[in-house]
Amino acid sequence: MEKTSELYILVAVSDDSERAAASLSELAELLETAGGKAVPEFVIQNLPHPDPATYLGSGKAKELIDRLEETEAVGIIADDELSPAQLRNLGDILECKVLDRTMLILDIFAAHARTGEGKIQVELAQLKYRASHLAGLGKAMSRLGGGIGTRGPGETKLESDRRAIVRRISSLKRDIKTMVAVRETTRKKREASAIPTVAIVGYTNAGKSTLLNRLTNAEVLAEDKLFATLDPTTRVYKMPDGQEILFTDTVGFINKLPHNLVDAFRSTLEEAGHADIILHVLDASDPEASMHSSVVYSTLADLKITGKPVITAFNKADRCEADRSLKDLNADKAVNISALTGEGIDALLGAISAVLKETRSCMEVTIPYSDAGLLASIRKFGQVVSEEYSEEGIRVKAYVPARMKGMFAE
Ligand SMILES: Nc1nc2c(ncn2[C@@H]2O[C@H](COP(=O)(O)OP(=O)(O)OP(=O)(O)O)[C@@H](O)[C@H]2O)c(=O)[nH]1
Ligand SMILES: [Mg+2]
Repeated sequence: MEKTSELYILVAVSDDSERAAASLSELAELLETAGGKAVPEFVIQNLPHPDPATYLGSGKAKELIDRLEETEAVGIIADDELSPAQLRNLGDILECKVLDRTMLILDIFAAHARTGEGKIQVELAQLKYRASHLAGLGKAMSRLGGGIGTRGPGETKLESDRRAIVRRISSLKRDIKTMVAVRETTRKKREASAIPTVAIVGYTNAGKSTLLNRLTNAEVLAEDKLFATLDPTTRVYKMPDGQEILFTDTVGFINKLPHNLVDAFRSTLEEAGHADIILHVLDASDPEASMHSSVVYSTLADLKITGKPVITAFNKADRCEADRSLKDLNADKAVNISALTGEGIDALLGAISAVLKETRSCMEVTIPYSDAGLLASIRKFGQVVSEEYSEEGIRVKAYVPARMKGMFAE
């Protein structure tokens, strides 16, 4: 990512200063991922709600003028999405760059999107944000210059002319329609193959890509950055008994994930809705783990992904205190793992295998020797419990997907 080394003061409004400080620490990580730097002292205003006109109270805003001068920061970043009025008024009072959490997340997404579809989805989300904040924002937008908050995917600078934005939005929407149709076809093909799928979901930086890499040598970029992964990657894993399972790594979730982005990635994330199992990866070593967990479940509910079996992997066990025991009441099964060292991976695979068994039905058939090839497909798509060789053929007992059972019934 293009380094800006722009320095910002991070601000929040909340009557829970501990929560606010934790959220601002995360905002500082986001800023670092975007290539900027945060002034170490955060500004937290103790109020139950932000001021509708200026976000911070006007007294606090005036104090900020001095802080900006002392620290030589180029601007401020608010921990919540600002309204057009708040953006304009703060800009007028402070005469500096004014950004919010949403713009920062969008900026990171723009820089990390790799595939054509990802880039289009991000640009669309950015332009929607711009369109809804342009009203009277000419000055505030121009103050941003060319840094964080103005960068589109692929080094393009974002449009700021309203009519151009509207035109671009409708052209992007058309492109997305075509791409979604293509992806649907691929997914249907995959479903027809009856290989079970596991969707890896979780808070950003939990270790989802590291886990996929450990299981399948997928060589997905995994790094200590927020939103390293945007585009879903699917890889096949062969269980020790020969059964194949597809694992899909997805974009991470975050607290206060901008609505435009949830919408933009809805169709990508909905793929998780077609999975047989949701594998929830949680960084158990993070003090905010339980907040992360509830963000994941509420985002899944937003995406209408409910009623699936969930396995939770408490990851980074290598970094956890021995007595740290987390619970996940939403999960059907939970396992402690370290995607980094490999600890607990066998137990995780065991849990997946057990849950798959529950989602499949038991079938007993005798396969004539002339059709012995069928046994190979049962092995591939299901789990063989026993096989006996008799005169009539091979007597097989196996757990298979419903579709396959239907096939044999014929
Ligand atoms: N100590 C330790 N670090 C881990 C473990 N698993 C992952 N990490 C580290 O955590 C960081 C994030 O890992 P990723 O796999 O990129 O996380 P992710 O969930 O894919 O994150 P995003 O794609 O950014 O949402 C990397 O620096 C990993 O090396 C683990 O079990 N133990
Ligand atoms: Mg990742």
